[in-house]
Amino acid sequence: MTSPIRTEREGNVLVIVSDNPPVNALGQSVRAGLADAIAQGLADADIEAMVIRCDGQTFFAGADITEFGKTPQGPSLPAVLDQIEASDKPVVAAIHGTALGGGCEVALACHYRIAAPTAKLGLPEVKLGLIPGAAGTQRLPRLVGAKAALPLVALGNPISAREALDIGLLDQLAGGDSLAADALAFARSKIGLPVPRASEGTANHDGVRDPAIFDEFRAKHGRAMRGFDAPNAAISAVRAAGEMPFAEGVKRERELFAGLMTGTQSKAMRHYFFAERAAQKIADLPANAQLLPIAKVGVIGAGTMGGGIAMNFLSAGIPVTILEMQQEALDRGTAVMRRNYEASAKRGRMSDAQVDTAMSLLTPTLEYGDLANCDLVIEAVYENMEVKKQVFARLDEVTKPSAILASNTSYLNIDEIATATQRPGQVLGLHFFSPANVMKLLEVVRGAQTRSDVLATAMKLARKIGKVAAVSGVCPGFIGNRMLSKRQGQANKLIMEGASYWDVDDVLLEFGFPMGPFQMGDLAGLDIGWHRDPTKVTTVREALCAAGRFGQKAGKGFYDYDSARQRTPSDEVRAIIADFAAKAGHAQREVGKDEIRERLLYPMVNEGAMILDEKIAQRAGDIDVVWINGYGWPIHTGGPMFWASTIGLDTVVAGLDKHGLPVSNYLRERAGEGGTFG
Ligand code: 3H9
Repeated sequence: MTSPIRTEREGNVLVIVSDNPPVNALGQSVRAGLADAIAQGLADADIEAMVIRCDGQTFFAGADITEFGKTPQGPSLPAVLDQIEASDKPVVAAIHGTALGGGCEVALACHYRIAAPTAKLGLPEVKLGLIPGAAGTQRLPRLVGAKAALPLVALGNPISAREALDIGLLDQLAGGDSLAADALAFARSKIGLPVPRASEGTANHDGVRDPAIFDEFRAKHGRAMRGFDAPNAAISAVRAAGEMPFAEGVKRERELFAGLMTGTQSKAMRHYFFAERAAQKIADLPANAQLLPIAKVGVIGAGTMGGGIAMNFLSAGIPVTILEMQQEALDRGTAVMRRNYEASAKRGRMSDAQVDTAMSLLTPTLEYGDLANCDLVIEAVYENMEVKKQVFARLDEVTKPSAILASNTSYLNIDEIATATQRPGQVLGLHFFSPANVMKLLEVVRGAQTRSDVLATAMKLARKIGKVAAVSGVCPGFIGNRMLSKRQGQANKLIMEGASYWDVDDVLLEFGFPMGPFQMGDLAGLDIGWHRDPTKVTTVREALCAAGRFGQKAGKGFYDYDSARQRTPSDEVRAIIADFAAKAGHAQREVGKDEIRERLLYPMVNEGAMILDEKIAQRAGDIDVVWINGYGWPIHTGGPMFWASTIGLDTVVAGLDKHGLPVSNYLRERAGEGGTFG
């Protein structure tokens, strides 16, 4: 097998090139090739400097994650990096694309780093439940200081080449398209000089002089790190870089890395990494499915959902025509969109010019005829089948024959909606999650007649607008809301039996969700879909609305809210619930948190199993992708299906049986075989 590493002589400089598509992951053959090439450069008396660069879309994007959990094959990455750093001939990393994880550690082991202006550098290992394991936590703080290293190592977000230059991670920015030549010239300029080694740097002393930076960091980012093991380990490793000599710090890093690698959080997060990518692939789609051009998008409805949906396309530079029935609603909707953009600009997420560019791509209209030249139209109107059918029939008349027509429905039957058109093959669901300009998930609902090219186009488009897409077949609520309804059903029953609603919320918070079902109701507004007749009270929710308890916006819903939106359980709500329970004849009892957790989560797993069995989802990982990105399921447990496999499907079945809840044949069979969801 040919090595992915080749060398090219440029006079007295040896250029070491990696060609290991798609992302130059540092698998065994790359590590072995790098070790050989460095040895070659050191042995050759005519070579006075070396440059390491990559072909293809990116510099090394990290260790090869597919090797994790398997028997290690030498040489190890830390050993290769020590060999690079030990060289007394200068070694320069020439970076383009993304130098991530082990890739960034390669760059840190080189004596100098030069990058294309568009490059990004980072240590995203925490996003895989890990910390850097090739001395990144030890070299980086010694090079840039503990304060600058902490966010990189413990939060895992990459930084731009410019920022990397500012903190001292880079030595030079290359010209726009002259990275190779600039790196060569840079390497030549360092010949004969003593080589600087990151492992010998002293910038880490900032953490020794001012240990408070670690506590401040923890305090500032505690919320984002809640429930995750890796960020704490990352902080410990950076701290060790200040407290210990390099070799000992490396040993400490290795212990922490090894502990995380064998833990369930990292397994879960690595599962998620591959699940997200697998979800983009549709098994029965011809590889050559032609993509349809989407140059212009129409959105029906300028309310919260329609506006949010439109913003996704505007932000990606795709013009949008947005339609409303009344001028006032149209004006209100576009004003909200502008305000949202301006709020992003205030937070430094975009420039004022970008706000103007995005808004300039928006055409508000009251006329269906203005949608004639759209390639895709998404409706986000009231959830009512007859209304949706009328909208689709109208769209079928006014749009060009090639246009794709999509519904943002969260549970209605896409196949029935498609019957209102003459083009059922071009109809599908694009289910965005609120707030649609923020939430990552896009559930792409494939109707019985949705054409392959239409589906492939939707998947590609999802990526373009920065969404994580997963395909669902047609069923009430699709993947996400179908499972949610099981959880909500149990939540409602639990509070009738005597469980307190704050315990129900707290159980999910403790599990790692950002909020529980009753908090979620308060946030969304309890009056959504309310009939607005305070004399007609048949549910707890209706009783709360009748009492003016509409949720957070009213200062009271299930909870009472203070001015800082802190919640306190309400005596009034407690009495309302007790009254309902008494009228329905429910005996009250103490319900423990274990029971609450099992009854909320196990029925979801059972429903997920049915969704798999019915082939509504292609694979268990797709269900995990939906729940992590659309509903805040904690990523460090891998999603409902992965989590169920980790705790054991037999445990789930036994729990469901114990609580007298239904168990599908599919789940029982899988559990009986001692199986997982794969
Ligand atoms: C690490 O480095 C640990 C060290 O500190 C310690 C070692 C001792 N390995 O995302 P894409 C595959 S931990 C294997 O669609 P993009 C990916 O599965 C690592 N495979 O492309 C996909 O395969 P397929 C730290 C990888 O352009 C294909 O490449 N590094 C790896 O949207 C294309 O990927 C990271 O965490 C990998 N490391 O984004 C970086 N990376 O086509 C992880 C990708 O079969 N990677 N693949 O589905 C990324 O963030 C993105 O892939 C990247 C490109 C931004 C690079």
